[in-house]
Amino acid sequence: MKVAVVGATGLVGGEILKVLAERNFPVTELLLVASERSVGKQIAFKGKQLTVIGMQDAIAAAPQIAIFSAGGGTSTEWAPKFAEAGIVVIDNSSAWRMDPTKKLVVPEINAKELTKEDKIIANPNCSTIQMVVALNKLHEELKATRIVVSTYQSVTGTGVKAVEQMMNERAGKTGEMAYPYPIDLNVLPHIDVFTDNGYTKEEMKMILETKKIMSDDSIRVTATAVRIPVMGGHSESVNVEFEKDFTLDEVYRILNETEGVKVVDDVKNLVYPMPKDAHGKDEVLVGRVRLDETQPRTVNMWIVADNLRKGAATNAVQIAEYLMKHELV
Ligand code: A2P
Ligand code: 11C
Repeated sequence: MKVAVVGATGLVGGEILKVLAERNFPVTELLLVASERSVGKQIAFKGKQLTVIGMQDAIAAAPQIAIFSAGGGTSTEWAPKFAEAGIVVIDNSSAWRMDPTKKLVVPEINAKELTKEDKIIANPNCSTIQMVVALNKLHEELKATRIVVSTYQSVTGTGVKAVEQMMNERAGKTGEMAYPYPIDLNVLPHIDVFTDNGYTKEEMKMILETKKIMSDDSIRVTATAVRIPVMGGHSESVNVEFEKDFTLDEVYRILNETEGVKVVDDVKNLVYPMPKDAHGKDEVLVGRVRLDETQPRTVNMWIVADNLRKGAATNAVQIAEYLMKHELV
């Protein structure tokens, strides 16, 4: 498979290269693509130095699949040009996710909807992916009716500049600011831009993408997205109300049977998921599972995953693997 990674110099791009190598994705030729600023840079893949090329050269080289992680603007402009050239685009940005003509895919949940006709495939937002991976089987068996989520998101979700801001602050240095306020020793209830209804775009992504991936517009979802001075993964406090009755044991049984989930929950021994443990892993860690004692058929849980892995790179590579396995590319 001839594969292009667009945004190869970025944080997610770098993670995609790691995941392709680790999972032994059968790459016959790898094209590393970034903006004109980076053309000519050398990046290592499986021990070989490869040279970064520009967008037009990438199209001319005719890869079968291009995994984009270069921001919404780049995807809006370039994904259709790649698609027109017959290249299947798996796009990590928010540009195409809510387009009704595009599929929004978490392989464990809805890859079976993919066909040969899908030339631009959207990868969901990281905080959405980890939540739906954890909740999808519970939804199938018990039918979720309402989800209340609050997030605790890693600075890696913003990109290289945000990691630098936090490290500069820790070292007492001044530098470029990725956020409007200091992030170290602070918490920002603000991810992405504010929209007219007072929610942020990140919160609206969680609300709208969850319904689309779970193919259920009736689920009521509300979200508060928060940035914390942490690397390694996003954490989420999730309260879910279901239609059907259940016991806590059934919830554990379903979570244990959910593909992509690892239950990490033994509070007597102080075992619960943390970003430190999620870092570098592909599983979604779920713990602190307990009944909400204020109302029936409702549970609380704590969901943690590496936002650059299952939240971005791994999910995209899994989509590529699915396309290949089912000869859709
Ligand atoms: P570059 O390094 O050349 O700017 P991050 O979100 O971690 O900062 O990474 C963003 C990625 O998207 C980088 O690889 C960046 O390349 C790439 N990128 C940004 N703008 C463009 C563009 N107009 N065309 C292609 N790649 C782009
Ligand atoms: C964050 N979730 O942590 C964002 C990053 O729509 O793909 C990913 C933004 C997106 O800031």
